[in-house]
Amino acid sequence: LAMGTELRRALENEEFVLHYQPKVALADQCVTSVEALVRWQHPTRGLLPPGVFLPALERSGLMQPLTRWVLREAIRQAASWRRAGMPLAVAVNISPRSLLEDDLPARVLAKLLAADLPASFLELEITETAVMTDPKKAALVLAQLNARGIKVSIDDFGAGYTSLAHLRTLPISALKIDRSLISHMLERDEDHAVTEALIGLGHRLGLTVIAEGIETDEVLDRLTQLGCDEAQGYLISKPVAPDALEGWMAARA
Ligand code: G
Ligand code: G
Ligand code: NA
Ligand code: MN
Repeated sequence: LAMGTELRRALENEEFVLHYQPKVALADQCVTSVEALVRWQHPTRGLLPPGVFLPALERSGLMQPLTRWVLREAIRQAASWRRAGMPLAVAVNISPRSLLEDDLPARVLAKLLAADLPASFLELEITETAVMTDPKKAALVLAQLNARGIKVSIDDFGAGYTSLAHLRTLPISALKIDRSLISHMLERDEDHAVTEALIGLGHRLGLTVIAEGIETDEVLDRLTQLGCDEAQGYLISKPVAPDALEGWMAARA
């Protein structure tokens, strides 16, 4: 069976699930939000990570329906946690093409209203690619999201080529430093220097700086010394199913 056909069927059958990975504030270890990461609960192959199916899904023109499902499910989950006394903002990854769709802000707002969830409980993570593909359009969409109170982070920062001149003018709230820089920052002087510079740059621009891919206490300590605001990585928690996240939160409380 061609992957595209199988993915189309998977969307119809709602075979996708979201796992959640917490981000914590380095100052007090409090959870600031959780990132939703999609997986495919395949009928015979088990739980598949996004690297296995996202490229085929994009090629098959199915990113738009997947993004809609992810937004709806993440909003439903955040509203459910909030009602259960676990108020937690959820961050959703938005592909470049999805960001550049005209009706994204309106659709997101409609979903928030339908779920009775305040906009502050939803964050979007976009990549540098989206901003650089069509800077004018991206700026317009970001302004509309900002006006509705939805925070946007630039994901995988430091791995691409975002124009700093553009970044300065965009209404974004956070920079996520790419895991490729963080994972080697204690062994590679260059990675350490770039990470340090990005934290300074982010702060000069008034942004929250989040480091991803933290796997050791040593890296966590160094990032704290460098004044980084938030951390995400296997050291804190791997991405986990909703019930496991609830258990993890309860164990920390
Ligand atoms: O979960 P994992 O670390 O394997 O994710 C791998 C990649 O898949 C990451 O780049 C992540 O941003 C991307 N990804 C995960 N979930 C989603 C999603 O819901 N939508 C989009 N567009 N990308 C996602
Ligand atoms: O591109 P994006 O930043 O959305 O990718 C997130 C991906 O990074 C997910 O697939 C997640 O599983 C993975 N990830 C999160 N934390 C760590 C970590 O500490 N180490 C490694 N190797 N991968 C991580
Ligand atoms: Na992300
Ligand atoms: Mn990232």
